[in-house]
Amino acid sequence: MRIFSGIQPTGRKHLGNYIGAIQHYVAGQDRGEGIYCVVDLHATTVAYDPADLRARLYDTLAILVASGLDPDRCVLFRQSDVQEHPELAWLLASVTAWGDLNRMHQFKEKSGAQRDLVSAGLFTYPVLMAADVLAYRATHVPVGDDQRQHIELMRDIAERFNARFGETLVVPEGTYPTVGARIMDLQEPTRKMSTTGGTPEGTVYVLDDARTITKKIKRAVTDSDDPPTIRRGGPEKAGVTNLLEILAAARGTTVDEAEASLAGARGYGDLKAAAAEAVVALLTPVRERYEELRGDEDALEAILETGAGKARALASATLADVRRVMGVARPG
Ligand code: AQP
Repeated sequence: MRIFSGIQPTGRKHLGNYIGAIQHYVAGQDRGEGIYCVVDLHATTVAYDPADLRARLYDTLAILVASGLDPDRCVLFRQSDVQEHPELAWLLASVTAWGDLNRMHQFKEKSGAQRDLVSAGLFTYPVLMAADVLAYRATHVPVGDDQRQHIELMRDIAERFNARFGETLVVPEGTYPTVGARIMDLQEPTRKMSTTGGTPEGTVYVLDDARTITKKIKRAVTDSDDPPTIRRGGPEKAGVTNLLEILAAARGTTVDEAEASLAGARGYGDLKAAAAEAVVALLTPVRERYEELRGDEDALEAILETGAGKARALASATLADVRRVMGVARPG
């Protein structure tokens, strides 16, 4: 099993990123060959400050290592260090349908939020994402539920490439968490917890301290059922369902087990207290380790350099095959 996933260098990773993705990257190291990439080229598709991007990349890398990614047991690198990614994206664009890109929800949401410029890069973002994965012939891509449409597109791209040029690329499978695939905003539980689209009070950050985490979870929106029922439900119980998912994911149990553990609860306050306690226990060691790692940027760069060397060796072999079957570049 070869696992690949990418994460944006937004620096302030949130609980949704942690439960929906980062935890599964760490587990992936024991299941197969894990290849993880901080996707700085993706971050240039919306307005950004160059110095800030570099700093946030180190923040994100330090969070990944603090969470348990071990550079000796996985390939951990920066996307822009491996030039095979943008080259493969260009080549894959020739088998990508414009109409498919035009249907991407993420483009519609993010383009609407841009003030000065909707860049062509934001539109072609999913092709670069396909290149990120296909360059490594990855078999599995652990992501949150919000990435389903991008994963389906990358599978279509790989299938169309193989049909047009012969069996060259591996068609990967998306893998989605059974608990916590879509953590919702605590204040608006019908919207996903998000870096750009969420409410400040409804978003728990990996680096929030225990007091802040507890305050945000204790203020989470629930419902006015009388008597209060701590059970999963439809949109009218979105807040309680989200807290149960968070509790289960943070404890590493099923949602049924989380519900059962609160059978004797007096009200939503008990659910919130349990969820806050579990999230504090989950994130505190990550924050403490992050604080030890973040100051040493030379050490972080050394991790990226080693990772890029390993990544290039894998991606360049795929690129050589892609160039050959497409009839571009010098043969041999
Ligand atoms: N709310 C979420 N629940 C579960 N998983 C989530 N992911 C994102 N939000 C949730 C998963 O986290 C991984 C990394 O996402 P990213 O690189 O896109 O990081 P980001 O841009 O900082 O996160 P957001 O919140 O998704 O940003 P916005 O909403 O601003 O675009 C992915 O596997 C993702 O599925």
